Amino acid sequence: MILVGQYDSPYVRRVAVALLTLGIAYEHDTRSVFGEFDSMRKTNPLGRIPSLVLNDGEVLIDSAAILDHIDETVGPERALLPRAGRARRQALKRIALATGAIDKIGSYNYERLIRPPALRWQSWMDRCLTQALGAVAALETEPWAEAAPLDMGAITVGCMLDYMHLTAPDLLPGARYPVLDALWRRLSARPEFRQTASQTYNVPRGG
Ligand SMILES: N[C@@H](CCC(=O)N[C@@H](CS)C(=O)NCC(=O)O)C(=O)O
Repeated sequence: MILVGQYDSPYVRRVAVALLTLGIAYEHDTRSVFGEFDSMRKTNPLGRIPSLVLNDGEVLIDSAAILDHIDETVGPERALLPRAGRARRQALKRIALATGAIDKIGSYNYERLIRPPALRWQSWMDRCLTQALGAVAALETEPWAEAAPLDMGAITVGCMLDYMHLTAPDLLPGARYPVLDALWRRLSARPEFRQTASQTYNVPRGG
């Protein structure tokens, strides 16, 4: 199977970390969603990443749908989203907060980096930040057991934290978020995160 999309995308990254955590081999297609937009649209009509091309050629789009398929493939005992009850509700809540924050930080980043300066809309950027940082503050109050197995909630929050550190590190002072800072350091040291770390944020710059 082929995972399409670069690792500076936290959505691509959470799929990659899940595949590595489960020991599922994959090839990596590193086409740029911005630089190779027309080619990307042939893989996913939305022109977005990630996509997962299965061995029979079927293309899955959207990280949630891809992760759902991966969990189904490995079966309930190994699935990364807990099967039921409180653990499942907790993971789903963490995923909702982290993916919501990623979307809002993403909008903030696109606005301040891609959009030409004269067209930037400050009150929209402020609103995005308020929403993202509200989710981050809620995640800071979650109980993160050190010995807990790596599930999809922790993986997604880890990818969100790394995305923020990569693209807007000023938003995440460790002293303000000590719980998340400890979680980020723990997760970043894991081989699945190290193997998929990105040093650069590859979006076009609007000036
Ligand atoms: N809900 C989607 C979100 C995917 C997404 O936002 N991908 C971004 C990269 S992080 C993208 O493709 N951006 C390019 C664009 O939307 O034009 C998922 O979970 O896969």
